[in-house]
Amino acid sequence: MSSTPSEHQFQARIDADQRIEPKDWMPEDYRKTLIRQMSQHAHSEIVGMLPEGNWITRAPTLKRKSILLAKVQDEAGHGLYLYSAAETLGASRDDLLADLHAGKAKYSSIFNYPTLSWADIGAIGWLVDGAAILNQVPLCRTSYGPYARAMVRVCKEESFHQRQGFEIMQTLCNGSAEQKAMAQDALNRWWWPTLMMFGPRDDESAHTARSMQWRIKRFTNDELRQKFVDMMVPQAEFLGLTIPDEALRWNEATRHYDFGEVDWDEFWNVVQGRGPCNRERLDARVQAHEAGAWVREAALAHAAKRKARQTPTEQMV
Ligand code: FAQ
Repeated sequence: MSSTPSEHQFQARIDADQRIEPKDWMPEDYRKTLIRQMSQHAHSEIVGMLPEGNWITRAPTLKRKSILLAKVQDEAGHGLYLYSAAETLGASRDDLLADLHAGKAKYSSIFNYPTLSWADIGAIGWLVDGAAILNQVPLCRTSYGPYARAMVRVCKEESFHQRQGFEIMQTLCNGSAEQKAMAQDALNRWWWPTLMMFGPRDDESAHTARSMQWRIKRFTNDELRQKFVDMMVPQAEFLGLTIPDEALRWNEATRHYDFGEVDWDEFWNVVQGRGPCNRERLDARVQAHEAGAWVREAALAHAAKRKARQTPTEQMV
């Protein structure tokens, strides 16, 4: 496909690892791809508060409760940085949220699974945040400046989240036989859905090739999935837990772990809205948005009042 001089110049900047900033020229598809990915990412952070939020009232100790509260609050903050970053590309936050609430926008499949026991909170921190970090650390070098900068702070907070999840799992594994069984049960239920977080196989991924060319993505879905498996096997061994995959074994030739095939029918069902908790998550999200309408109105009225009190020069700043 031939490219225009502007597209050629744009690609040369990307190839030279220069950041693209909001006012720079960019191909329309680059802008659309970023809005798609960043808004899906923002929605994931926001919907991602729900499975863990279920356990705030049932956390086993006051200390665990305050840690979980802080973590869930961090996820809200991540969503807000990402919506703000998407706004720098001309997207409207109201439109993005309307698409989420109408069931038109995607968010990570992982948040459509239920949190059945306290061990699931450990498994989410350990596995889900572990996967999120692997995916997001390379995004600190993504080609679009505002997205890359938002990711730096997000990653710092995610590594704390992963440590707290691992620590919950470690405590359960060092506890009674019943507690260890809870940890194993959580790993059994969360392992495969976590592998799905990395997206479809490279040969089925609609966007990877383009996003790699534009350096929005720095690694493909399969590359990151493999890194994740390689990272988690020794951690599971350390905990004394068994990863639920009979095909999992060290491959001396590739120096990576071989692992079984993800159930892609299950993946697409969940992505298309037919997972165990899709309906429940969307209903909870819409309800929270409607219940928060008065807060948004009050904040807007307060901002308008402040602005009316400012001098014309202050209003320009
Ligand atoms: N779930 O061609 P690709 C977190 C969709 S944050 C649902 O491979 P792409 C923090 C994909 O959107 C977790 N949909 O797409 C936390 C596309 O749909 P479209 C979220 C999925 O964009 C922790 C279609 O399939 N992280 O966990 C999924 O190149 C704990 C074709 O796929 C991010 O969003 C999926 N798993 O690669 C919070 C990171 N996978 O738009 C609370 C940024 C794929 O054509 C507690 N995003 N799809 O209709 C990315 O890195 C990429 O967007 C991928 C997908 C890798 C997710």
